[in-house]
Amino acid sequence: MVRTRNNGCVEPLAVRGETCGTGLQPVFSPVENRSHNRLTDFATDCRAPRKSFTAARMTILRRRSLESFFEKGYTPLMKFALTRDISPAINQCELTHLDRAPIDLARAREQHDAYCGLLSELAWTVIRLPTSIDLPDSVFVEDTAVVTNEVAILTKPGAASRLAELPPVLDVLANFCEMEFVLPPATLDGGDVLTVGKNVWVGVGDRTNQQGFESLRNYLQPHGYTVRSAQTKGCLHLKTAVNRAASDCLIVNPNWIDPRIFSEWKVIEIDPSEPFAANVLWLGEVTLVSKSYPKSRDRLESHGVLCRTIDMSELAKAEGGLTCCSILFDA
Ligand code: CIR
Repeated sequence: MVRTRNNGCVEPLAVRGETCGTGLQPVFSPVENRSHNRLTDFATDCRAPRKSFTAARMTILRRRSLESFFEKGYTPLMKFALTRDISPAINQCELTHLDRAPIDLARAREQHDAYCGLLSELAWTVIRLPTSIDLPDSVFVEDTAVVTNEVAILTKPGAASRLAELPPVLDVLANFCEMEFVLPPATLDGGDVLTVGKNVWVGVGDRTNQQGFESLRNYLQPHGYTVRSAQTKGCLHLKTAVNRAASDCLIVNPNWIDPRIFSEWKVIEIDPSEPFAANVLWLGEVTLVSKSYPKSRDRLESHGVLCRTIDMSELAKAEGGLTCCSILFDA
């Protein structure tokens, strides 16, 4: 259950167990959201009577109808994907392990639009934050926050150039979640945080330091999470090396992380010729896999994982993958 602030009280905003099947794509700007906070207003207005959101499933829901929908008192459980558009300065992005290769901005934007479109098709309500020329890496929004059902933590990205990405992300998330903050000297990138149920692994390395790990652990432990550090070698983030691929399994590049630390889980290894293939995006019913990694997709499918393929080859040149382009949460 994600919670929101309400005049100093904490009110439940969502009840789990139902899904929203809308193709809604609201585009919030932070300023608009602050002055006209329809979702938060709704949360305080519709405590009773609650009707099933699925009972009134809609294929296309525009903003005006969203308001009347809320006014009727439907349970506001929705699956949100917070995304951010690609900066015109993407070619000045941070790079750690790859040599710089020109990124075709128009093509990258087409691929990113397709990513947002696919999330929308799969019933995620996609929030698209605008970007600017000063924020080359802002499309990789995953690194700016860790959102759980109980609390959202604004991170402190390990690359100084990325700190300016934080304020608009805070503005949006604060409408939905109790917020906590990683404070200096701690650094933490969301890409280093893998959550599987109540288990959290934090990659400590270039971008996330020991204090960042401890800070996250301090915020999550009181909510019943087991938070452990994990050692990677040769990759940017923990989630470059391992991700959840289905409800019961992980996909791992064993050259970048020791799979034995996930001994309680079924582990599928990537095809060795596709080192970046572990960055899949598990969406519950289906798992997104990059088009560039067909052999690893075959491996997943042979284990019964239902996959959808998406081309993110331009952002891959910026060391970005599928998880890093969104922050997924229920509200
Ligand atoms: C960076 O180096 O920060 C970006 N060029 C790529 C960040 C990718 N983020 C992620 O995988 N979580």
